Amino acid sequence: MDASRILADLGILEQAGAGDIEVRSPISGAVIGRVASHTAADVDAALARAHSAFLVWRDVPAPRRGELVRLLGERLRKHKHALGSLVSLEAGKILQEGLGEVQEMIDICDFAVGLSRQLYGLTIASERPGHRMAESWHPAGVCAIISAFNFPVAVWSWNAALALVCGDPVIWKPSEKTPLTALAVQRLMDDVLREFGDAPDGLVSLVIGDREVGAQLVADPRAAIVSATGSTGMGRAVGVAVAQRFGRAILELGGNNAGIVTPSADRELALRAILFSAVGTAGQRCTSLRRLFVQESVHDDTVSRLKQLYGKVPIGNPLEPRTLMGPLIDRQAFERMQDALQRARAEGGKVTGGGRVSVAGLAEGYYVEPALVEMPAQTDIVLQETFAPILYVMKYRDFGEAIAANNRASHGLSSCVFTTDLREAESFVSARGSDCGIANVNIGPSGAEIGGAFGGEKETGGGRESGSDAWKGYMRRATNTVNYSSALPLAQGIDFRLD
Ligand code: UN1
Repeated sequence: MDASRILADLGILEQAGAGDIEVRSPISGAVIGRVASHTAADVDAALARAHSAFLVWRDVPAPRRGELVRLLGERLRKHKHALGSLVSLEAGKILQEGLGEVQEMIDICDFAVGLSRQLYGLTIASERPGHRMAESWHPAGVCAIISAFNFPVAVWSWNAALALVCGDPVIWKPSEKTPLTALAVQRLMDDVLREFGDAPDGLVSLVIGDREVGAQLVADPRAAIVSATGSTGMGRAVGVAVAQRFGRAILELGGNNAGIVTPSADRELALRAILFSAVGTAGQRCTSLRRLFVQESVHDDTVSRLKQLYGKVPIGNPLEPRTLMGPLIDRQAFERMQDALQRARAEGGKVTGGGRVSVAGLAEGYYVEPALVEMPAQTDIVLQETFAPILYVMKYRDFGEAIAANNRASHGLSSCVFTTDLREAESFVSARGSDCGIANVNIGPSGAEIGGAFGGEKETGGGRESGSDAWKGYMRRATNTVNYSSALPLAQGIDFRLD
């Protein structure tokens, strides 16, 4: 696939031709573009423009704001193949997943358009006669979006589609590893803004750069909301900085997601689900399956079947239709994976796979075999999130023990159980079950639909994005008490008057 052709199709060939950031495709290591980073003055100007845009956009009726997002969804439909291909080229995921990522953008646009007519508040019973209480939801302000390399465009859309219908301008700082897909989306958005007609200048913008650009957005009180996706270390710094100025942070950080295979599980279904969630995206989703607890009576059989499947995974160029596993993002990711496997061995693990794979003509890409690691227990390395295709497998005896093991991780993003036993399924999703933001039955932990709220607990950061009522994170709530009587009764029956 020709990178320049795709960049030209998406209208950014020229823009991606010069600049200080060199963009390499993880597929081959080849330079596929160069982009210019923004200065502190540029970021400041983007914030100022976004803030002015807010003062206009907040008064635009929400269904009209929805029209902008509808046009974006239409545009994405037209460019799905080109943008999905660029996602593959820049992030290294297989084309099916690149296209799936753009589909996720289209889905959230559809969702947000409907939402633009459903930003409902409550009516509340007042304790006072002649009074009405209600809740109104208003735009909150500029939303800064900091996204990661592994979902270079979908995460922006979860935030942007909701923020825009909620009345909030957006400023996007993408990962330094994936600025081209961001440029492409911003270009599509610029066309959409023109088509829309009367959107205020600065409503949707992009700032490119390293962590300093992110830090500037995070520190600025004009960014009323900061939605950040990435590592727990990054989230801890962002969370503290935003809290310091009493801004609002939506954090979507790592996950050390587990699955439980019970004796009653539909084994074929479970094996397929495990393979997709542990090996898909080369283990580089925040929702990837990393820990597997298998009941001892089915453990050996499950492990040997998994090993067979692992041995058959087609690894290679993610743009070839047969490939199921593309490269890791870069050398650092490869080294981290190898370090983790080393530590797993030292902690008593038996490692199958995990080595580098050479792919003809793509010598600079970091291709690896997915690793299956049989561990005697949840040692330190198992409890650490390594962003790579490593699946630690452990035995359990009682179901309660498996739930406790699931909940031992410091992250709390996603989790799943494979069972046909109603008691096990229901206890897993109950209050004393999985402590994660996502708890699934008979599907893997990854590949969530946009209709549900997405995010997790503990070191995952607590934020929720995407479906359900996640929109409330992008608006401010006002409680209104209206007295339509001619008396002034006070709440709590307080008597306060001059004689
Ligand atoms: C991420 O890896 O940051 O549920 C997001 C999933 C995708 C999103 C992953 N819909 O796996």
